[in-house]
Amino acid sequence: MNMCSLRTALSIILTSFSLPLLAEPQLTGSASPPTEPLSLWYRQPARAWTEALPIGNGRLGAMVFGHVTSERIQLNEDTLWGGGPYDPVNPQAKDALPQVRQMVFDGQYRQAGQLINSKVIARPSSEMPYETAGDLMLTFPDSPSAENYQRALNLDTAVATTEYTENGTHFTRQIFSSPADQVIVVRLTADKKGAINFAAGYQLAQPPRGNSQSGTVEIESGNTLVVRGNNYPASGIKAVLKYQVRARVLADGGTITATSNSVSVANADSATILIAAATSFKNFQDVTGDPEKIVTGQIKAAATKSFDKLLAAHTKEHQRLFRRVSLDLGKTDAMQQPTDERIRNFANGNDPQFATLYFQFGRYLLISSSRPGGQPANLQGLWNDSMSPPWQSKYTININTEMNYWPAEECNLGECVDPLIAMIKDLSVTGARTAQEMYGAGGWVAHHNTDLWRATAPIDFADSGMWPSGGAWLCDHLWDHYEYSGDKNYLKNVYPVMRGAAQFFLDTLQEDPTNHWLVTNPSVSPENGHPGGSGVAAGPTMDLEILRDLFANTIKAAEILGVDADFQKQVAATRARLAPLQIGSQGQLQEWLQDWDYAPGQDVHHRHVSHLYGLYPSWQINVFDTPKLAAAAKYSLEKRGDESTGWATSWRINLWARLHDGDHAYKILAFLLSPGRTAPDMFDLHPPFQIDGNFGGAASIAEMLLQSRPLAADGAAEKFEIDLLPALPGVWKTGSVTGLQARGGFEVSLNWADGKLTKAEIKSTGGKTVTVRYGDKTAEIKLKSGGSVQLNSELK
Ligand code: FUC
Repeated sequence: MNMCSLRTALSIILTSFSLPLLAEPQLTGSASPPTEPLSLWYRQPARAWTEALPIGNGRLGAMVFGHVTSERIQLNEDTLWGGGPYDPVNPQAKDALPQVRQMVFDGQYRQAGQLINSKVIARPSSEMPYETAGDLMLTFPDSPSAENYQRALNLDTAVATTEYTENGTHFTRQIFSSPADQVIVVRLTADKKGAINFAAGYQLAQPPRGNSQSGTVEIESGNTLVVRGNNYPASGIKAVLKYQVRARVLADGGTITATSNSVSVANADSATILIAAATSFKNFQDVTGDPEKIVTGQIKAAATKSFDKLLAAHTKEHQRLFRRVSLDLGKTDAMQQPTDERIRNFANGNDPQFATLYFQFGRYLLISSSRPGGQPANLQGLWNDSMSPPWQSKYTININTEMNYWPAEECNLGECVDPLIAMIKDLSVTGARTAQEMYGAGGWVAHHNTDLWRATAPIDFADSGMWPSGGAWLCDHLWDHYEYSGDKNYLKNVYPVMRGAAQFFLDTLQEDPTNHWLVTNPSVSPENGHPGGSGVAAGPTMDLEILRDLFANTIKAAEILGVDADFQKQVAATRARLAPLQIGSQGQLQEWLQDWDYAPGQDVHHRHVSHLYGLYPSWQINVFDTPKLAAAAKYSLEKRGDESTGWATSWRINLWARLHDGDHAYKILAFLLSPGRTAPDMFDLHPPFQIDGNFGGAASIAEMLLQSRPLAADGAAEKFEIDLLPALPGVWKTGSVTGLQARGGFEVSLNWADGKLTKAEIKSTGGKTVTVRYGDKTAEIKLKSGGSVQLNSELK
């Protein structure tokens, strides 16, 4: 070590920690790409947060910036949200609703909206925000220049690395969030002995406006940073959560010293930092957890293991899920470019492996943000550096949360749905209270958003919040999980939740006075307005589509379980009276009961394509059984246009895949994978960052290669069709995929060349018969449980 860096190292050790403002060195040389092709990588550190790289174990997440002299590791714990348990139901709602309904049926939409805003919308009218846990800061000796700088995120190992050479010494930092040991591990090494020098300190999150700083940073045992704090109140809801972050610094060789708020390492051969974080949250109604006990236990256990052992356990658990699916869409020299350049160049059309990377990044993000026992992926998955994030980074359930889980089953990540299933069960409890107090109804209801506390009342304002079908849509995921797994014990466990969701609508559907159809009222077509001067309406198409699925699936579940015969009849009779899908004057699928779609002043390019739910994710509308409706949906989709916000763009790709137009789907995918919709770290941009587009985009790539659908939409027959390469774009001429899942309990692997199927392998876990389709050809395949079959392009 030269004198200058030694002096800096000493001054780091001797001064108390404060936010470092060290200049970053000049970067010279150009590092070559990492050897693992499923990597994101860069030749410069992250300047903006959306350039930093995400790691996570489903619960504990970090964004890694990769700065040479002052590294920022921004931390998240998935139960650190604002507020505490609360019931936001507006007590005036029940009395106001009959009048609201009458106004809607009388065409007084604006007045209905006003009455909803004053008497029905929740108190408070906003839900609680997801919060950041602050930043672990590592300060390194000042240095004028660093050579061959590279930072990368290896999706296959789920390890982020930063590497550079300084004065002839090569430094490497590795960081991962271990699902096996429940800690984040930072490893600092160099190719020379005694070269590791740094100080670790903590930057508490800025308090939200109007609050003073909560939280303290202390040192324990001379080597451990301990951060204790509380969450913050929001919208008048008291803050009741305690949290704790612990970071223990361990060094091989050298010395460790501490000030009152930082720990420094001097002249070590290598160092390891173990980071744990927890809150007092136990569940949405119990906040009596002991974060100190949790994090001390996690750190103690991890500290008994070597770094190599921690890394091996982490990698093994990550790869158990990640390696289930492989995808090859072709490889070109474009792969040699850093990720930010590939995003800028993807539209040129010569980088098919970048679509593979995007697909696998979506799977990586789901594995990293949604594991059993944790919270579901929120609007930003697990990653948020703000105390007032966009839309509170909560769960918007009029599309966004559902989209987060679109790739899960098909992309062989069924376990990752567990946190969502657990949340839906919670919502069936809080939603029963909302159904009773607000509507005087049985069952349960959730409107267009929820949060850590499982709030279910309508929020924001009438045009967005007055939508009763959020819980019903989520129930699709309960059913999907059964269709993919065939697990009857699981079905038995979730059936009461589906039944409760259906019950709410049996109790609240209204008869439309013109056609005597059954419709929701009040509702909205998320979040589109209509010419009545408001978004409030009766029976928007999406509601009826969602209810048709909910009712059919609930009946099928009851039939399979052999329960509730009378209830099944009642649900079937109600289903038969729901308003039908209608084709409007221009040949479009109508978004509302009335033909309002193209009235003057309508936003024909609206981001939501709610009425097209029937085409995707549902199978109610499809090119095989309902060609007229599919043509009407196609007309609507064309009029809506291809380019929209991140998630809305992803939805459009899936819809074109269902229409079997792979080239159109690909054209929109190219827009999604461009700088306007993909940040340098590949996070989806609404803008701003919102993770749903990543998940919807990954799902769409799978949907172009494989689709599977129930053949008997209205019965418990449990017959399925698997469609091979239904929307293969011309650009992906030759490729292969392994491990995709299909409804009915099938695993599918495919090879194709020159745009044609060359080999399909289908394995069965459930021993069901299935129809396999490739283009116009179909074949009935009978497989025993555990059996498999190989087919050629003739399906022979
Ligand atoms: C819905 C969308 C917005 C945004 C928000 C989180 O309300 O309409 O575009 O994605 O959710």
